[in-house]
Amino acid sequence: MKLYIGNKNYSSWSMRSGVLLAAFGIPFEERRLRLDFSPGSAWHDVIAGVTPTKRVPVLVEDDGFAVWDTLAITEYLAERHPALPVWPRDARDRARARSLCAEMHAGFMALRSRCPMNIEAFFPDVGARLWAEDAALRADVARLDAAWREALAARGGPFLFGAFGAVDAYFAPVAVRLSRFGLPLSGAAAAYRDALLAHPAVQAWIADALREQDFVPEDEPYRTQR
Ligand SMILES: N[C@@H](CCC(=O)N[C@@H](CS)C(=O)NCC(=O)O)C(=O)O
Repeated sequence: MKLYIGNKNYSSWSMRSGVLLAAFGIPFEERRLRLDFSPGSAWHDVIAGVTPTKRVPVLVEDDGFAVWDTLAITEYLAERHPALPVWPRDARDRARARSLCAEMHAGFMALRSRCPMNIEAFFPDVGARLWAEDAALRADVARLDAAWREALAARGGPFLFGAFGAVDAYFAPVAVRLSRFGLPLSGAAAAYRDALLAHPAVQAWIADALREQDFVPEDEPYRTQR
């Protein structure tokens, strides 16, 4: 099985699938593509042959069968590995975990657009300015904080439904954004952010991202160079 991903430093969607596979020890080969969408780039040569969406992540079986989109990849992995607790075992917890993944998938647009993932860069001044100016960003963070606190209180942590699962992989890039932009969280939500950042699969992803030392201008609204 191969997982096609973008730059580890920038590609938050790639991170979700990559962290999930690593956290559960599911064997896979990684194929990293530079997020360079300019005409004639290697990205176009490769990605069009793999997925009609031309987006990463894409999971490709050895016979060429491709699954694209992080939600579909998550469900496929859960079905193929029923012994692994990718989703919580309790039906209501499972439904709630899926609700949170779907909410992440479709929402939090202010956080996603204003604070793009950039693992190697820290923007506390930008974060402070955005926090003061942008009510939609504050609303996104308030919703995250409340959702996390509710799940943590119900199941006691350290992850949203106890042990690390798909929903936590979904929020790993959010933990990176919140930390890099220095956005404020309540105590329980901040502890969860830190637990996410300390998880070995997340740490391994971050270490790889720091080794990339690449600069993709389209993903850099706040820097002109490394
Ligand atoms: N909903 C998709 C989003 C995937 C996505 O937008 N990936 C970005 C990289 S993080 C991408 O491939 N962008 C390519 C493009 O916009 O052409 C998923 O969950 O996989």
